[in-house]
Amino acid sequence: MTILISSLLSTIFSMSPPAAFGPVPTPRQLAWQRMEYGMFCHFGINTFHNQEWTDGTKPPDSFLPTAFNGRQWAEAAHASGMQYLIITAKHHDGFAIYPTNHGAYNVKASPWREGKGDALREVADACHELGLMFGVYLSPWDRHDPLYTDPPAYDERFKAMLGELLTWYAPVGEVWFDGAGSEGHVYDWEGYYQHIRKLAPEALIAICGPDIRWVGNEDGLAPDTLWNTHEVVNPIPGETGANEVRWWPAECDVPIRKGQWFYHTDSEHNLRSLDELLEIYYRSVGRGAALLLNVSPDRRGLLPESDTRRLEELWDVVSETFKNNLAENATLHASHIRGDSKQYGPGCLVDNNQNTFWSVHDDTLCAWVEVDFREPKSFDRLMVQEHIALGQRVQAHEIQVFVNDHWQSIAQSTTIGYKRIHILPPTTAQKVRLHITASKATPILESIGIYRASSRDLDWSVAREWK
Ligand code: FUL
Repeated sequence: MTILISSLLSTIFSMSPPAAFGPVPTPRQLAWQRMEYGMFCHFGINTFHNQEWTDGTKPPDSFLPTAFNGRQWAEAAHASGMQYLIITAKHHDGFAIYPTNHGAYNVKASPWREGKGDALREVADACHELGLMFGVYLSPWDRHDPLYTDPPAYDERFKAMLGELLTWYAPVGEVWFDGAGSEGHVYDWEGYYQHIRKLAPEALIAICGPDIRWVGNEDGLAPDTLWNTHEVVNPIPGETGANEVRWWPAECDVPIRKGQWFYHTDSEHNLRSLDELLEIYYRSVGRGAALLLNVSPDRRGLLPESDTRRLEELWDVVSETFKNNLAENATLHASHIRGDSKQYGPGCLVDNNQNTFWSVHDDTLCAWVEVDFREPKSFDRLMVQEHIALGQRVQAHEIQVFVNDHWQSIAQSTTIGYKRIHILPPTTAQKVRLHITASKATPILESIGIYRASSRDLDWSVAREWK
């Protein structure tokens, strides 16, 4: 009887979740944002000429990897915490590294595996087997194809190549359209998008496309304030009208060897240091964007050992830093709780469940949550995530700690979005508060983590100089 009454009461009084605010991610976008970190592989005819761009005249027989193993790329990505891999099917030079039936400038004309090689096949199969999302880069700009000067004819060929990629290597999770070199050329973007939607509704269209946006630089750095909602440049018929604001999350692409998307011999000195990569990680993933780190396969068709070692080092440090969430064993309190219901209580922030969240009453825009360790703890990282499935809201937040009998502010910042990681001054305290100080709508937070960084991780003094 008592159980019946209490369950009746909780049904009557159970609060509905806050309504969605503004544009929200599609399920595919949300799943993609949760991947956080991927590998970009630029491999093609340029690899064999020590050039970043070739002009479409290099002979196909110069594409000749000596020990190609696409599985090694996928395994390296998988072993170093990456969740997806994108490969250049065709770069600006027009040479396709898969056996396309359109045009003659492709692997079939190379002596590699007697013209029977297919670089995409092995990489795609290995990715699918290892559970990595597989993506393709197909350069719109083509310096080889004679049809390029006849836009409608080129559009047809381009769509035919997209068709091959999306069916032969399915499932394809991301199609990457680079804008470089295309100034003044008219493409049938709408036609490309519709074709992709039809053949591979699961594929996200990135950069010159409506699903993922370019962060705006090739340094791997997202701005400190990062909103996921933006006016889409190329709208998509039936989904987004012109000038409409849409959910459009950012991806930060950057090469692991400075200035080199393609492999160059004798360029190990350009390999970024562990500290540089950590900085990139914190300024991309740590600001709610995805990091797409380019590692270039060499002339053997393998990722260089020095680069894969560096990737492992980076992932070791990141994993060590974020291994032990001190907030999980703490007591959590909040200034407000939606409907005073446990369903929206601060415990949801540490339950490792992406579907539950801490939230407050609809008209409350400022609120705090307190993490009480019940004894002093030392930490220097704080991670927080909004429940972006219902939109992005927080405009400003602050971190305070209780030391010497009063609350002291140790960090102030703007947006949270998918994720925000703060590098804090080394602190020992029993209580930490996260204040939401401004929000466009009722704040909804999904998770919080407090950590002590690995001794190999970055120091606060480095991070405080970042913009
Ligand atoms: C740029 C290209 O021109 C580079 O070669 C590289 O592909 C990079 C990802 O995008 O715009």
